[in-house]
Parts: sequence; structure tokens; C-alpha cells
Amino acid sequence: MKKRIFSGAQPTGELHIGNYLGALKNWVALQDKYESFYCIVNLHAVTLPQDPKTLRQKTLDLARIYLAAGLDPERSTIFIQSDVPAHAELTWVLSCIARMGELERMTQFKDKGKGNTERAGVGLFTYPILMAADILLYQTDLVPVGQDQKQHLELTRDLAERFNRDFGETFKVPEPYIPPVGANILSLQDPTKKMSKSDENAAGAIFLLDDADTITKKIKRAVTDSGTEINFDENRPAIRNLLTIYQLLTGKTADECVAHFVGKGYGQLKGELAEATVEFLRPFQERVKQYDDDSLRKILDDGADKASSVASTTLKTVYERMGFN
Ligand code: ATP
Ligand code: LTN
Repeated sequence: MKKRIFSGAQPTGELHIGNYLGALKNWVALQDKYESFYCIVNLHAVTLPQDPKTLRQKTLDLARIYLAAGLDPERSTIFIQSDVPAHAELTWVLSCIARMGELERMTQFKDKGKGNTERAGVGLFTYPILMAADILLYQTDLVPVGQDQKQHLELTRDLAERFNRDFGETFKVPEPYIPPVGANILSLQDPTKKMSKSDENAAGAIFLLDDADTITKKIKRAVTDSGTEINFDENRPAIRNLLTIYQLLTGKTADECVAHFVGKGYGQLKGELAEATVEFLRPFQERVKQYDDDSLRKILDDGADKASSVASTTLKTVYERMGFN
């Protein structure tokens, strides 16, 4: 039996190169070795206000991006979270064993709630419980995510262990898979922050659907550090970030990248990085256009059927353990 993977992304904003390098790229690489479930997490999306028409469109757009990135519906189950009601149902059960204190410690809530807990939605606060339900329903072994999700994974593990202890062995306790390189791609404008789709400053992120001109401009305008050397020095996060993106897009080793830029200036690094990014994204952007809405719906409906059968088995056991049936 193959081990299982579960992961997902939110159908909000535009996916950027950080989402790709930190998550999607690894999903594609792991889909052969694992039985994989890749979800479009629209229930998570509504923890912040969304326009329904836009959300519907973004959901299909994200499915296109999954496929163009190389997820194969023959090998991976690709589906929309709201199509499988067990996600919301298990969330309720887990909400009753999660503690206020452990949710209050989640840094993403503090960031996205902008420190104003009076005004923040309750869903934004309980969001990590929904994420735990996503993962635990599939008896997941491995969860490939970027660095920013590490804390949510720890909560997921804690909830699984608590439920197993209190109600009997029910859930597999999942491991995170955080890639050694690329798990935290930084903003091109502010390398103290991660590259983010919700950043007000669009110049900080290279979006997967940006055109060649925009990509080149963003990279040329990226902030740099003082000094002139091009290496992976942790104290020079801006250059390290540009070099990391270059490394991952070209497939070179870290040493090869450093050797390649010895004696060259920041301008050269930016020029070559822009070229590598444009070259990488061109065929990807061609593939995105290939999928019409009808064929996407078919893939997503099939995915929801497969996901439902696994999820409902786990939920049934949970309900039995709880004394519901
Ligand atoms: P954002 O903060 O950009 O709005 P998100 O993390 O809220 O993004 P998702 O689209 O759901 O939204 O994230 C999908 C995946 O991309 C997650 O596994 C996340 O860890 C990863 N990811 C997000 N930003 C980065 C980044 N800057 N570097 C590496 N991985 C990232
Ligand atoms: N919380 C994640 C998206 C997400 C997810 C998941 C990732 C929702 N459910 C389950 C991995 C596994 C985010 O905001 N990036």
C-alpha cells in the first residue's frame, strides 16, 4: 500500500512563484510515490471576505494551475473542499477537542486578523481546525507545505493524538514535508516578509501568470543587500532569496549557482534570473489555457467522488467513537 499525501491551496488572489516552489512543485514530484489528494480549499478562502462570483471563477482557475503545474488526475485525486461535506463535519468534532489557548498561539491568525481580534471572523480563528480535519480525514502520512504552515501541522498532530488518546486509535498522525530549499520564498520588495498573494504591494511577488515584461520589471526592481558578493549568506536575505529562486528554476546545485556568479554583479544576477523565470513560466502559461471549464468540472467531480469515499469512512469511525451512531 502506498503512503498518503494531502495538501491544498486557497483559491484566493493569484498563485506566485513562492506557492509553486514551496508547495506545488513538490506535490507534482511526490505524486508517483504516494497516493495523493490535492484539494482546492474554498472553505478556507471564506475566512476572509470573498465575492461569490470571483470565488467560483478562482476555484476553476486554481484547478487549471494544478493541472498546468503537472498534477495528473490519473495519478492524483484533485477536488474542491466544499464538494466533500465530511470536511465541515469533522471540523465541528475537532472544534470540541481543540483549546482556545492553542488557537490563540497561531501566528497566522495574528497576521491575518491584523491584531484586531474584536473584529476578526470566528472562522479565521478556527481555520487551523478545518485544516486539521482536511488532513486527518484521509489518514494522511505526509503533508507537503511551505514553512508558514508548520505551526498548523503541529496543531493537527496534537489534535490527532488527543482524539486517539481520548476516544481510541482513529487517526494517523501526519508528518509535515517542508522542502530544504524554497520553503520560504521572500517578498522581492521586503525580504523580512514571505512572498504573499495577500500583500498590498504586487511588486513583491512574481505571479505565475505575470507576462514577461512584468516579471522582468519586478525582478529588476527587487531590493538588494549592501555588498557585492552573490552567495547564500543568511545575513543578506535579499540576494539569498534571488539566488534561491534561480537555483530552483534552473535545477543547478547551490555550489554551481555561487560558482556561476563569482565576479559578476547584482545586475547580471537579476538579468539571468528574469530570463530563467520567463523561460520557466512560458510553457506553464501555455498549458493553463488548455483546459476548458467542462473538462475541469469532470476532473473535479471525479476527484470529489474518490475523496468522499475515503473521507466518509474516517468520519463514520469518528462518529462511532463519539457515540453518535
Ligand atoms: P499567501 O500568504 O501568499 O496569501 P497562503 O499561504 O495563505 O498564501 P495558499 O495558496 O493556500 O496560501 O498556500 C499554498 C501553499 O504555498 C502552502 O503550502 C504554503 O505554505 C505555500 N507558500 C505560501 N507562500 C509561500 C512562500 N512565500 N514560500 C514558500 N511557500 C509558500
Ligand atoms: N492553510 C493552508 C491551506 C490548507 C492546507 C490544508 C495545506 C488548507 N488545508 C491541508 C495542507 C493541508 C494555507 O493557507 N496555505
